[in-house]
Parts: sequence; structure tokens; C-alpha cells
Amino acid sequence: MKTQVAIIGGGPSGLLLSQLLHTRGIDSIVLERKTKDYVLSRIRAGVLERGLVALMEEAGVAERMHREGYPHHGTMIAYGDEMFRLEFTKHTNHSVMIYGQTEVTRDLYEMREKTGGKIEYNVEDVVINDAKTDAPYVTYRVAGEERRIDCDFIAGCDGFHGVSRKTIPEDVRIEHEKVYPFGWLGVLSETPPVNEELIYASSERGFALCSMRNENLSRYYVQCDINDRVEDWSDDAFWAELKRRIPADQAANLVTGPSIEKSIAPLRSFVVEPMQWGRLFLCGDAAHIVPPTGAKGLNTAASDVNYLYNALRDFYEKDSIEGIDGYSQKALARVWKAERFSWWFSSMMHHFPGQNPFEQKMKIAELEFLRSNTAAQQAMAENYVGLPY
Ligand code: RFL
Ligand code: PHB
Repeated sequence: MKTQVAIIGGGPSGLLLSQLLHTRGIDSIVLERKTKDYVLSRIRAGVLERGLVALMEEAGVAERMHREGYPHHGTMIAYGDEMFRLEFTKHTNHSVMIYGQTEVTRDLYEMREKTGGKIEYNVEDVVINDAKTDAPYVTYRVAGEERRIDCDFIAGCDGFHGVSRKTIPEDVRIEHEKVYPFGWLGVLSETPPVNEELIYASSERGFALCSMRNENLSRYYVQCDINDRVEDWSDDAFWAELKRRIPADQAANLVTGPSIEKSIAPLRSFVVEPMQWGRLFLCGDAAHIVPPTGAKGLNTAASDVNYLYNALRDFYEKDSIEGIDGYSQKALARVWKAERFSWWFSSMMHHFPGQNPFEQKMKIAELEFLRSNTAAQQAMAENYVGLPY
């Protein structure tokens, strides 16, 4: 087979890139290791920055998002029984969209199917070949059969555990990593959200987050021990812990119910440099991971897709290689800012095992400064709604 851009990974990054390229008549093939149902069963992000919203519009897949999603103009930040609102629109003129990653992915799959997109599922043993030449190709197997795609470019959109990043030789690849000594236990439940906006809560027992998908679907998280297993947490234990970590008046309003999904995610900051090797370009979790505090993972994946999409357009439409050559530098400049924000917000909101009373006081002082200082609020709001591309 032959295509212009071979895309490895059918998560949000790969699908969005493929649909955007399609709108410009640029051909691609997406290779996905799992089935579509498996990809759609992963419960992940829930907050979309304005940049991702605009890309969804450009890709022609924004209709349901605008109909069913919820624009949020602020978020609540709590510590102990104190709580204040961080205003987005007042400080930045922008809001965020509450719309699940599952729905984003579903909309993209549907549109790819409608517009004749080529997606191969259940692919195995993907190998990237000759990425340093002008004629790269990808080999893989489906149901035991060997296949090959010749292409102009390869987009590595295959997440943190994919093959793309590891294709960059070790003497070229620099990996920066910080692993946090805790995880997030997440619960999805068919209950009305406790508050109409998200609540990020810091307490001496650890962090908690009250989020949502719609009027009758809530998503909650509590910081948990890195060694905890999902089986160790009954629904009752989860709700009891959540209530202890959010302000008492919110806890009193919390409607609980059976969990319909429960999972634990480790927290990590990770960046690989460079994000490009010859004609291979990394996008999204393949190149970087942020801790979920601040909701930057999917959104940073989208900003990579934006830079790569525009670079490929310039190549095919204007015969320019400037965007292609500058991809890694441009993408990384924004990635590091999202890493900083996520690291800062995570550090302020979580309880670190062994933290001393001084460190605890510093967190409270930082929260109180944020609560009382307009410049600090503006800086945080600008980061939360998403820095410009
Ligand atoms: P994905 O979603 O991991 O998709 C990669 C795809 O590649 C496939 N794959 C392969 N295909 C072919 N060959 C191979 N060798 C392959 N290896 C892997 C995989 O099956 C998969 O389908 O990466 P992508 O597209 O870059 O998207 C990134 C986002 O999924 C991720 O950043 C976010 O989910 C992170 N995240 C959040 N981000 C936000 O912006 N806002 C949030 O509110 C938010 N909340 C979260 C999150 C992530 C979480 N977890 C579980 C990690 C909350 C959680 C709990
Ligand atoms: C979510 O709704 O899953 C969510 C929201 C905000 C975050 C992380 C996750 O910072």
C-alpha cells in the first residue's frame, strides 16, 4: 500500500491528524493495535482547551461537542474548608469545554468512517523503516499476514507505550522524567455532579477532584498510594475518602452511587527530545506525559497535531519544508510550558509522602496568595484555558 502520511496509533492524536489532513486532501492510513471498541472504552480526559475546540471545528467534527458539551468559565479551588473560584473568561476572554475524550474519539471515528478514512485495527509488530530517508515505510502484521505501507512521512501517535519513540536511536533520544510517589483513583458514576464547575481540592489527606461528563454522569478522583490496587477500594471507601477531602458543605451535597468504572493512573512528567527523527514525527503521549492535574495531556497532544498538520500542509501545498524542519522545536517549546504548569499545579495540590510541616505551610501560602492576587489568578487562568499555539 501507498499513502502520504502513515499514522501509527488510532487514539485522539492519530485520528485528529488523519481527519485534519483529509480536509486538505492529504491521504493517510491509521494503524491501531487494538479494536475501536477497546479504544472507546478508555475513560480519560474531560476538559478541552480552546485550541482543541478550534481544531475539532476545523476537522468538521465539532457539531455534537457544541450541542452536548458544557463551556466552563471558571473552576473551584479548595483547601480544607476554604474554596474560591478561579475565573477563566474574566481573566483571559476564553473558556474551556467539558466534553469527554471518549466522545472526541467517537466523533473522530465516525467522521473518518463517513469520509472513507483508512484505519487498520488489530495491527501487530509495527516497524518503522528508513525514517532518515525520503522513502520511509512501515511494516506490520494483521491476522498473521505481513503488510507494508510506503509513505512520505510517519506520524508516531501511538501513546507512551508505543513503538515510535523507541525507533529514535538511543544516542539521539533524550528522555526527561519525574515519577510522582502517588496515583489517582478515578470513579465514574451515574450521579449528578456535586457542583456545576470542577473542584480541585487539596487536603492534608491528599488531593481530590470533582469533575463531570454531563448532568447525570460524574467523574471523581482521589490521590491514592502508588501501590494501591483498584480491588482494594470499595465504592463506599472511595466516597468516604472523597468526602473527607472536599469542603464540608460540598461533601454534604455529594450524591453517591455505584461506580460504573474505576481505575488507578500513576502520575508522571515525561518529555522526549527531539520529537522528530528524519521523517518520523512524534505526537501526544508518544512524546510526553503530564500528571493530569490541570488537564493538559490530551490538550498538549492536540497542539502537537496542530503544528504537524500545518507543517504537512506547508509541505504539500507550498512545497515548503520550513514547518517540517521546525516541528520539534516548535512543539517542544509549548510542551515544556504545559509540563511546568502541570508540575506546579500538582505540587501545590497533592500531599507528598513524608512532606514536613514547612512544606505543608508553603502549599497553603501559595494557595492563599493565588486566592488573593489577581496577577497570579490571571497567570493560572491563561495556562488552564491553554496557551496560544
Ligand atoms: P493514546 O490515547 O494513548 O493513544 C495511542 C493509541 O496508539 C495505540 N498503539 C499502537 N497502535 C499501533 N501500533 C502500536 N505499536 C501501538 N502502540 C499503541 C494505542 O492502542 C492507542 O489507541 O495517546 P494520544 O492519542 O497521544 O492521546 C493522549 C491522551 O490520551 C492523553 O494525553 C490524555 O488522556 C491524558 N489525560 C487528560 N488529558 C487532558 O487533556 N485532560 C484531562 O482531563 C485528562 N485526564 C488523562 C486524564 C489521562 C488519564 N489516564 C488514565 C492516563 C485522566 C486520566 C485518568
Ligand atoms: C476528568 O474529568 O477526567 C478530568 C478533569 C480535569 C483534570 C483531570 C481529569 O485535571
